Amino acid sequence: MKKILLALSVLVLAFALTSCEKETIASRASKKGLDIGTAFGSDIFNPEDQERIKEFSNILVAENFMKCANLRPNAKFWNWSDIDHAIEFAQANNIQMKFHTMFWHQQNSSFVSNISTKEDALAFMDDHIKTIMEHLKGKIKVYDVVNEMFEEDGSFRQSKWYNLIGEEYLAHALTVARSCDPDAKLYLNEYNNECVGYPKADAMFNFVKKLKESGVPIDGIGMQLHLSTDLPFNPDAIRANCRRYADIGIEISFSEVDVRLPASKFNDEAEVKKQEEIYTTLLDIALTEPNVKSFIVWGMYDRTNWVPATFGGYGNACIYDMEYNKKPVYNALFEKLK
Ligand code: 9MR
Repeated sequence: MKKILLALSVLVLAFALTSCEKETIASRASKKGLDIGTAFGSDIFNPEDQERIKEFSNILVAENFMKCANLRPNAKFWNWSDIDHAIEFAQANNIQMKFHTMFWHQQNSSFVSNISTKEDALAFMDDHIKTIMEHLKGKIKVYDVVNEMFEEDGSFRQSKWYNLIGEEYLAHALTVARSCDPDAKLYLNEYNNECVGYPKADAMFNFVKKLKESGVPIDGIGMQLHLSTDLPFNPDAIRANCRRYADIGIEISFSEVDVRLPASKFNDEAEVKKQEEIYTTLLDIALTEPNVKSFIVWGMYDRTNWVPATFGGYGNACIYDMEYNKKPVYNALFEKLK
């Protein structure tokens, strides 16, 4: 009898402890099978920010540390220390990591500008992929293999890789990446590609379909979703786009979500509400379309957010305000995950 009583009390205690565990956006999203998280910078090394990151994220991505200019400042030196430390933090807290990005037309080291032949471009690409994936094997869930490969009209962007190698640079990078780490998910990432019917979105879909049909290893695409409250927001067109990707077996990351406001409307209640609605509608799509695997915000803090420097007269795009307080939109996301 004593033994039974003891076992019962242990059970009750265990139950009480579990139900006391603080629910967070991260824990709620994990229960629903959604990867949620943020881009990080050096905030990831700051204890206060680490607590906020843990509360929000079960996946993380580097805002800049993994880009060529940061990772490989010259032809001989690989700067792994920030990335390795960030991964250590993530692993210690059961958080996954996404890699952004192996190839892009921006943030390349100056030595990359000396590459001038197809042969050298292919050799650089192969070396870049292999070195990264060997170093990070087993530590990265998803790779943005190439970032921003299309123009708004749906033509291919005239990047160094496209100009020297041709359109096949994309299939080449994906194929080499698959051979380096067959377990990692391989994505192409883009902006303004979320709405069915928009030339860039349709061109990307048709291209990814062609890759799939010809057996090129591609698992998913990123929709960056840098949105603005004063531009049209069309959730039906986004949902329809997610579904056509589902039909061809492609998963999706909402990969760089933020919703900026015009500065003249920072204190306009209706505009702030609109921002909240856009964020929560996107999260709703992510939760209800099974092929949408992640919802990642491009930084959590208005104070350090990239928007004002790029879009003059806009800002307040994040889920924490300038004083590092949670905005109502944060709680709205938390509620949406109930
Ligand atoms: O947020 C990033 C910012 O700190 C960098 O200065 C900038 C360099 O162009 O890149 C920003 O991140 C971009 C991302 O890598 C790709 N999609 C657009 C993002 C915002 O420009």
